[in-house]
Amino acid sequence: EWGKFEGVYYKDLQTDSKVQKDFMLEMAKLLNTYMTDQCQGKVKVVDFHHPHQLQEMMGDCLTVDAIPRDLHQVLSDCKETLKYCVKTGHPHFLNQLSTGLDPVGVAGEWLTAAVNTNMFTFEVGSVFVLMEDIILRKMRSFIGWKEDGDGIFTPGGTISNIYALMLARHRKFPNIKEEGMYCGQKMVVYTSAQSHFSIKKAAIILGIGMNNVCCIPCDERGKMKVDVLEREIQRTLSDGGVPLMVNATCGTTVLAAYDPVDKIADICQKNGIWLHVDGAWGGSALLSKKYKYLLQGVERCDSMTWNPHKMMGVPLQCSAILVRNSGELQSANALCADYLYQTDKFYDVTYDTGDKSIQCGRHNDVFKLWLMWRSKGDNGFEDSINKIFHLSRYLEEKVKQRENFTLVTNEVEGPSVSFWYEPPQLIGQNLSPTERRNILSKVAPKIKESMTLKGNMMLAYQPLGDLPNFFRIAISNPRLSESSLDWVLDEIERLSKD
Ligand code: ABU
Repeated sequence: EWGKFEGVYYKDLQTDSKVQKDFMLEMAKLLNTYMTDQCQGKVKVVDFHHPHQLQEMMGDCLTVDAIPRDLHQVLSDCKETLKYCVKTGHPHFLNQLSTGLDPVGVAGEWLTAAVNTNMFTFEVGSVFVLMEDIILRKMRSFIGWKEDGDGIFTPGGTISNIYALMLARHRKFPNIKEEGMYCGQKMVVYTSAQSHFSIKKAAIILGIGMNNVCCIPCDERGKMKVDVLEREIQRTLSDGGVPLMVNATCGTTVLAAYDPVDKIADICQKNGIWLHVDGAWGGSALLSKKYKYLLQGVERCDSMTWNPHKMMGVPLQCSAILVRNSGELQSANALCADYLYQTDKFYDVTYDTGDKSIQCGRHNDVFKLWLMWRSKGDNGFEDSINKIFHLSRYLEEKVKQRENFTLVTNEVEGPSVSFWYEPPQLIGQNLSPTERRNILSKVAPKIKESMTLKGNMMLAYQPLGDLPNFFRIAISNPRLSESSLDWVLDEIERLSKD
């Protein structure tokens, strides 16, 4: 298929523009076929092999050594690699919060790679720095903040959450930037028991300590109990501690529950505590007039994490930390390295945004989002979010109607549906609650193993607190159809019989 590349090497790419053009066109064709086939469901979701098997099967394809391979081999290596990749744009890939393959987003990522520049200064980030500014303003406007404010794209939701806690700490204890954690006062962070683990990671990294993350219990829907939050804050105060930040999760990782932001904001305002909203999963509901009520009160927060690489379908990765007040990111992070952020440059250096970041070099994560926004508009994104929610409500209804399927929570908020499947062979057996629970907790892992080995779909499963393992189907791919979701439920039943 790529005969003309036999005996043609890397060095030839650099000297012969026709070789480079032919090589790039072949690569584009290969990737386009890869994307189209999976989005149309023409290939398996995964061709799973255990790590040692994959190592054996790929053999020489995995080795790097002193010998250059020709471009025929390089293209074949790419084709071979794609064979074993999980097809995350496949309609039956429902394993993660980020699913689907948006062609404009992918094109944006290609352009980003071809430009290969850094975001730290305007002199090299150029037009992308302007796009970042425009998109961050746009996102802030959906939060409901007016002109002021700040933000930055980060390498994922965990890092965005770390930024939030760092800013909360900097506002209360600005000296820590220079003096370190000398203050000897216990700082406490509050978050729901079902929030993402990154809040604890942030506490570890920032020297606050994970034992000083107070996990507030949730109600049966997975929402933080605000009366307990209030009591815990009072307990910290009477123990002489400092309540530093409350994290309100909008779209928990498993149940997609939304903490009541407005009520939490009242408590934070009364006690002078930084309010962060972790909207990594559920923040995109702000784009929908129909579903933005889920984040009611969000405009009162001090910072918000929002991951367009989840519900907005932007290729990984694309996460923003958005901050209500301008100047705080800069104040917390600026070191004014004079080899990079010279103040005597000939242009407006306020566009050198890098010093407010915790990184030095920073990837351009905004272009693909900007390009998608240009091609879809606010309306296109709103339609996608509404479709995602519609599909999840459809799936919820189907799970309710089916025998042997039980929803984990009867009031689903975000677009994730969690449920147990109880195979018919279990029903009617005379089992104690503990026996039943133990058997039930083995069902989802077993069915997951079967589906992965068969390769025709991927779903997530997990326990939650005392609840035994259950399936979670998170919908973030607006190209899914109702019939593909019906097929997934049918397939769970079929697999349980094997
Ligand atoms: N950061 C949470 C990702 C979890 C998931 O995709 O399943």
